[in-house]
Amino acid sequence: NTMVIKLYFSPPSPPCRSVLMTLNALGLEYEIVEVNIFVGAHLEPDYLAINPRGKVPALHDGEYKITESNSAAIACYLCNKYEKDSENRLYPTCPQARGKVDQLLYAFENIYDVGFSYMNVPGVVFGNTLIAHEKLDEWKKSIRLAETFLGDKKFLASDHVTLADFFGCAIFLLLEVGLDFDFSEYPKLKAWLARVKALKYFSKTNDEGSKIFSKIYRDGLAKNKAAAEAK
Ligand SMILES: N[C@@H](CCC(=O)N[C@@H](CS)C(=O)NCC(=O)O)C(=O)O
Repeated sequence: NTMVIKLYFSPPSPPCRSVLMTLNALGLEYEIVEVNIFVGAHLEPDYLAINPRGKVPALHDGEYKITESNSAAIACYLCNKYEKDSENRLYPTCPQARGKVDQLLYAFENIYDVGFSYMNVPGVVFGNTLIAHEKLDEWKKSIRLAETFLGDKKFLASDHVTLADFFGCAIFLLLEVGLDFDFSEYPKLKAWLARVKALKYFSKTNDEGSKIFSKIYRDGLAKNKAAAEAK
């Protein structure tokens, strides 16, 4: 079958999971091609031919090939091509509603980066450094910004779920599973996260990756702490 959807994927990768959540929410059939970023498979010539940037995910829809996930290009493509018309689209077609979703997707790209640098994910997992505590204030500012975007709505863009929630939730999930970050100072945000986690395709999409991420991040922290103390 030449029209098969193939997702080049690594389970712990948040952008991979946001795209997978889109596939699952749309109820599409797909094939997962696992790319082991821990052994550098994403930098091998075979994969660079698929994504010259050497990042996961990438998606093939038959002959059509697309990359870029945080900026949600892949997920937007999937909705543009496959999402049925309804009032509650993940990626609305009405310009005003779509504009809000796009705004949030771009804003959360930056919020993601702030949280990711606070956690110092590459330094902890692949290097010998620890959490970047000096970035905590900036991260807290980003959490408050996220709460402002959310306001009193059930989901980020409106009272129904959209792509903004799939991408927006990623960094908060990472903070929770990686270091039990406590969001109780941010009750609206916490309630929103609980609503996202209650979506029926959430566990299927995230449980395995969250477990793997939690382990590699915590192992890295423990190893790097022990090495720092031994100095
Ligand atoms: N906006 C990026 C985000 C993807 C991304 O950063 N993926 C990470 C995994 S979470 C990755 O592939 N890292 C491997 C590397 O940078 O060497 C894209 O989709 O191109």
